[in-house]
Amino acid sequence: MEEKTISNSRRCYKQWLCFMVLFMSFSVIYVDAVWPMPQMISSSMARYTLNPREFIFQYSSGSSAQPGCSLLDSAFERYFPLIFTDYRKHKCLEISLESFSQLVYQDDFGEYFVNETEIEDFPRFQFRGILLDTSRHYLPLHAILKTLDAMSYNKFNVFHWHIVDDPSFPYQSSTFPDLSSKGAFHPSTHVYTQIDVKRVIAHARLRGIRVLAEFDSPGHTQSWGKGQPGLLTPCYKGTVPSGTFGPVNPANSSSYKFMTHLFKEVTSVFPDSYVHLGGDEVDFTCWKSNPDVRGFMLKMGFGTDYTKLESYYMENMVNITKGLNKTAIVWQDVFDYHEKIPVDTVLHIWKGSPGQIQQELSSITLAGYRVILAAPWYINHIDYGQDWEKYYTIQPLNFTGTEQQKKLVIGGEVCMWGEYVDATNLSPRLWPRASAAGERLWSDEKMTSSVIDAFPRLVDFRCRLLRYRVIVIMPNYFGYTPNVES
Ligand code: CP6
Repeated sequence: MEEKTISNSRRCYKQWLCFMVLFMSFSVIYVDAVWPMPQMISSSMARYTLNPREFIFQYSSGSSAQPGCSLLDSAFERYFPLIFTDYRKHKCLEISLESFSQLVYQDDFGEYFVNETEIEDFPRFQFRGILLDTSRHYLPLHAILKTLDAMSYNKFNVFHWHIVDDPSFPYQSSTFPDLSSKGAFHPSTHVYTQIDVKRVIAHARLRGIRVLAEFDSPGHTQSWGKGQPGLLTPCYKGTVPSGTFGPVNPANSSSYKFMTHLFKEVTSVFPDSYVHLGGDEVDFTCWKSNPDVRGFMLKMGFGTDYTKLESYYMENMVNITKGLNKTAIVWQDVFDYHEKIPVDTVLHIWKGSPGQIQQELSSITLAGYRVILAAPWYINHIDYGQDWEKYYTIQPLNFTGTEQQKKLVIGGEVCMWGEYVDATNLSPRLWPRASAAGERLWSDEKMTSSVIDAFPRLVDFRCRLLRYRVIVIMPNYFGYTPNVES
């Protein structure tokens, strides 16, 4: 199976090479095909043979990382077989490994080469995220780990784990075990245990990826209500409860007590200094119907302005987060409602037409908040044709604002909302389409302004993703027994 796929993808690579040979000089074919494009790359015709039996990775004496750095040592281990694909035994030049691995190539006799190349590199944006939604469909651990591998090849560095939502609550909480035992699609097979979460965090860490957990509230919490009675707002039909529930009840102090305990656990399980609080798409209908909530509105002097109630709730949540020494990230709705939130809170833009997005970028950064741009990169939407181009041509800093405001755009995120996505279609929907956003967030804008120039490199990179089995031509082909009559 392994051999078959490798040869398949190599053929794909070779087809591409043949195509290129018609147009370009031999050395350029191989050495400029790095994705995402480094900030500076210059290569010469001089090429060196690499002998996998003698090849070792070494720490350069001037490097801040020195022998014994476990992160780099394990990266050396991972990259050796990715570079020398048909060579098995190995041991360990310091360089950005991902780009280096893409410079090594084989000739038709199987010999490995690298051309003399100088690379200077750093990311354009510090936050380069991918969101996976594990509530609409449960994603088995292997699908998450594989996505983390693919993220590292694309130099993404934040896994935004939208772990729970209305349909299911797969996070197995040690403080509130009922949340998943009652709120997951299945209490034992469709949950993420504490061990699973640790595995995801460790796998991500070794690949330079941070894990940003989102526990979205007060909306998108239907599944929470099953294991935590009293948390959600009972909706009313006239003067009687209708039996349905709305967002978290913002009028009960018990809601905040529960959230404090839950976030205490969550912020200790997920070590990142940021936590995502959600705060999007709150429907006020149920709050409006509930007499206790209406009474609370009067008592607080909010009148009939339910955005004030939402603000009050989110302010409390941000304060809980602050109390746990974490910084909050929230969806843009929270800014739109003019909540009094600390200026170190990060706003996450998820909606709007291109014009509205530019307006939102201007006003959020004018108010001094940092911002992450997700709206142009909803990768779960698919268009017929080469829709990677629209992800590639996004210009995140194309809005009215000062240099200071532009610096507050800390990056962007590719969102894979899960309503129609599970482990069967996740990878082919993500890759190589998300790679377009990956290069936009990593590389220099001027060096990567042409879709036409990017296309052959992306084709080449897709072949690489096939070789690495991020995307596969025939999933489970050999394990599959066709049910045919003999
Ligand atoms: N789930 C949650 C979603 C979305 C949001 N939050 C969403 C809304 C509109 C579109 C795509 C996704 N599915 N919790 C908004 C941030 Cl088009």
